[in-house]
Amino acid sequence: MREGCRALGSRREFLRACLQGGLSLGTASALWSCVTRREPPPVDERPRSAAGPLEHDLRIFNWSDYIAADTISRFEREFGVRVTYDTYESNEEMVAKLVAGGDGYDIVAPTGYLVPVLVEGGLLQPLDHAVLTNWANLVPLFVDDEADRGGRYAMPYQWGTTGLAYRRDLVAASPRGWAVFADPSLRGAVTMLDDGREVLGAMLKWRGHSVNAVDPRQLERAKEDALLVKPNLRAYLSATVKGQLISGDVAVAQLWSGDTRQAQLEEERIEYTVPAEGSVLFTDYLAVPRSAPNRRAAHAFLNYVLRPAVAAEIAEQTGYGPANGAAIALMPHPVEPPDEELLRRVEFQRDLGPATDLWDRLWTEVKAG
Ligand code: SPD
Repeated sequence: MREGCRALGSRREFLRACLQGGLSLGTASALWSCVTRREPPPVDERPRSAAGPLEHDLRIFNWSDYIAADTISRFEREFGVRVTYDTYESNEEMVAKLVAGGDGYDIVAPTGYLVPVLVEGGLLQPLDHAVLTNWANLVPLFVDDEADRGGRYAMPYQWGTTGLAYRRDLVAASPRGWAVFADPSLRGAVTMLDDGREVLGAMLKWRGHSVNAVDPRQLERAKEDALLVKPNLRAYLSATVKGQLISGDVAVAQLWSGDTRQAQLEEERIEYTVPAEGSVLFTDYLAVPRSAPNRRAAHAFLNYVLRPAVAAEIAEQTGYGPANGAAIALMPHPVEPPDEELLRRVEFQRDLGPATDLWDRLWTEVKAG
């Protein structure tokens, strides 16, 4: 192993960390190849200053349907920066771009469990808090999370849950738990997320286990359950399922809370529930890739999103919870931070340790089955 790679640990450990972050083995291997060509970040890495005149351009890569209609145009007008705004459907898609050299992106939006993997891989640069003057607006629950305690590399953006989005006019009874996906009367009218951590995690919760289970017997059972429900599924679909819920082609979907709220604006018969057995809570972050060509403009955008009015508009239009506490009071339909009752029912996805290889194999078998 080259000198510069020692800080990353073994290839196996690195792949394990990537896979627990939801990456496929192929992408994780590519990420390893990428980081082994780079110098790892020094242990006491300090941010470079992001103060000074802004660059003229900014390239943002974000999840689809995850910004307000006017956020970008208003930023462009106020700051005199031209923004290129592209979207993706999964963390894996975004990481593949970073691994391939960053594609010139200045801002990306990883989910919390992926942030430490990207930091360890040397793919993010530390944030310059001297220019993030609106940082104090963030809710401590998110800033203090172990994904990136204190926000050294990533800024909490929005949070949500994974649950059941369903058409109340197309189901005989409101679904209450994960067993709905095994209901033969819904054959061909149900979908699950195209994400191994979400699907196997849901099957684990169904049987009363953690979404971070590492017990091989529990995991084998989760695979069997996923294969059991698979013939009932129309497809594995993520955010794009909204259209099929609205059209009525899908009656029940495993879906994220905010995307469900967006669909509800177009079809009032769509309901949402967090299954009785529990589910996933997630936070997505905004981060600046190490390869970002426009780091000052990127920081200006982050500080802009930290304004309460901007964060409120984004949260209101996307249906997610703002990580920005000062935004909540400005929202016509506020999404309060998770309370004790919700936190008892949901779990953040965490490192799976040596069980990561098993998770990856089982999800591959489910997809192939
Ligand atoms: N349309 C935006 C969706 C954002 C979902 N990100 C979180 C994924 C957690 N598994």
